Amino acid sequence: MKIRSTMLFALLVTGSLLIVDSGFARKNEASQAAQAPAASITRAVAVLHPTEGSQVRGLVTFTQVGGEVRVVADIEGLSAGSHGFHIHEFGDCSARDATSAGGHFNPMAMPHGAPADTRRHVGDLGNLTAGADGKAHLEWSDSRLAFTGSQSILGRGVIVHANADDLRTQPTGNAGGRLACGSIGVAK
Ligand SMILES: [Cu+2]
Ligand SMILES: [Zn+2]
Repeated sequence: MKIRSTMLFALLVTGSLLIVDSGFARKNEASQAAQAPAASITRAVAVLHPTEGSQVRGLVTFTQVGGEVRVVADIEGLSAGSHGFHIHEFGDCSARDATSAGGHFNPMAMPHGAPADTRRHVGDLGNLTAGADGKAHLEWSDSRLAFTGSQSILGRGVIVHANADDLRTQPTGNAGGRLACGSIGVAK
């Protein structure tokens, strides 16, 4: 009887130790997740929705590849031809005309330019070119875009415009109204 109760006691102690231990493990995991470095973000997406009166919609993905961010855009509902394509300062697409997204994302205080220019807004992605079917596909690797620091595009807005970006006119490229807007969110 004495042996049995000793064993029972030992089992109880071991059991409660295990419970306490797994509680610690869970707490540790939680605090590690909360402190996960932003550098671990390697992918982001923007789902573009039509502004009022527009049919333009699509998906833009951003993937870190070495020191560059690869941009892949698939947009539909466009008129054939070129349409300005930019990252704007705010990921706020709440206004019916998407003016709430602000101007081109320009953290380095540069003039508007072409994607390949040395001096350009970080958000200057040039033009999308739609075919007769109204669809545009773009792939572009960009060394200015980032997921951390002052050039981070996370939480910014992606805009597709009614007209072509002339890559010169300050500060907008004279690309006209906004046809679609989406905010850039962290993706898996
Ligand atoms: Cu724009
Ligand atoms: Zn610009």
